[in-house]
Amino acid sequence: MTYITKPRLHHPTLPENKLGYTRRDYEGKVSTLCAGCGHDSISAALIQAFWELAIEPHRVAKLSGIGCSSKTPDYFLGNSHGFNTVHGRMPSVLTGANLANRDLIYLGVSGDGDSASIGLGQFAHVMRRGVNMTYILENNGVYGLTKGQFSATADKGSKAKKGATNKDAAIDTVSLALLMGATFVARSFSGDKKQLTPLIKAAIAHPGAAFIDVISPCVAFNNHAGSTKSYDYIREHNEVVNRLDFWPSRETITVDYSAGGVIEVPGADGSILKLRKLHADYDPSDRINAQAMISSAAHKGEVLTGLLFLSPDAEDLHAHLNTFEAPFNKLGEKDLCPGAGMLEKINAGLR
Ligand SMILES: Cc1ncc(C[n+]2csc(CCOP(=O)(O)OP(=O)(O)O)c2C)c(N)n1
Ligand code: SF4
Ligand SMILES: [Mg+2]
Repeated sequence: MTYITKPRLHHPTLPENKLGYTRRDYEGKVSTLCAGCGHDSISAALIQAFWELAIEPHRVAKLSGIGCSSKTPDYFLGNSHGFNTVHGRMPSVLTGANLANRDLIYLGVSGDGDSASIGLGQFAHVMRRGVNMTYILENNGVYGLTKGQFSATADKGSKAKKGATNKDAAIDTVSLALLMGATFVARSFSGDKKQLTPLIKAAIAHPGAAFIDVISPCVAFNNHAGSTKSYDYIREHNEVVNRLDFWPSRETITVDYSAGGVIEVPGADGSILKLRKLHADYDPSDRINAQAMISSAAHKGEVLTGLLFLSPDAEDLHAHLNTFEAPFNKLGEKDLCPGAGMLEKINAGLR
């Protein structure tokens, strides 16, 4: 409950990261979500990822829409910037914030209702514009907060808790992100923290639009037989295409990866991503093949998880717009006002 404050004390031997912070320093308020909700596991993976990367919390801006999923930024990174926007409008607010200050690390948190129903247009545009962010979609196939209506990601033929069958075709958000030009596309499962945490770390390091769809069961409204977003269904149909490990720049790699099937991908910032290939036919550098494999798996009722696509030549919105590097709040009057002569020239050009 929000009125219960977390005790500040912690065990003196809790491990510290390079900055001297413990995982407790990356936590937020006590969660008000239902016990067992997948969204809380995603918050735990986010805490782990930011702690392991030793990112100073004040360098992070968390933005979300409306829904149980969009409430979660209150439950992690309590010392970061945060903005709980309007339903489905997180992407445009995140884009604006990013344009005003590119020095922060942008984290968008959304739900399937927030992104695939009311916010579908915003979702598509933020991907195609290549906004530098990590966009986490906590996908449970229902509107959890408003008591379990089917969302646009619910599979056709899947059953609601009270027995109704979903007759509409599902929107597959990873396919859409690929189609829209996202340069990092992944899918994971809230019950697989080992897979999700390195994916989040790699997404944070990615210099463009990074999208992770996380299947996150809603225990209150979508965890029964007949649901294709339940813990049991995902455990039985999860087809993991690869596993990855991520090393930030200048860190010694301590694990031996001489075994076959490992792809090494150097990041622009000096980081290294190692992909252990688990699926013989899966090539995450081929957008068209990725799209075909995702569709074929969905046709068989399987859920492909892992890093599904990574573009080696990612670019972000600032590169497209040729914007000023310094954050707007650091600009003085001299930088902001071009002067009367320049204004006159601009006006003359418009006449
Ligand atoms: C403009 C507007 N329309 C409708 C609502 C009602 N509403 C609140 S949350 C929600 C759906 C949330 O679903 P999702 O994004 O999947 O989040 P979840 O609760 O499942 O995590 C809806 C329809 C609203 N708050 N604002
Ligand atoms: S209603 Fe569903 S999504 Fe919302 S907190 Fe409960 S389990 Fe999670
Ligand atoms: Mg939902």
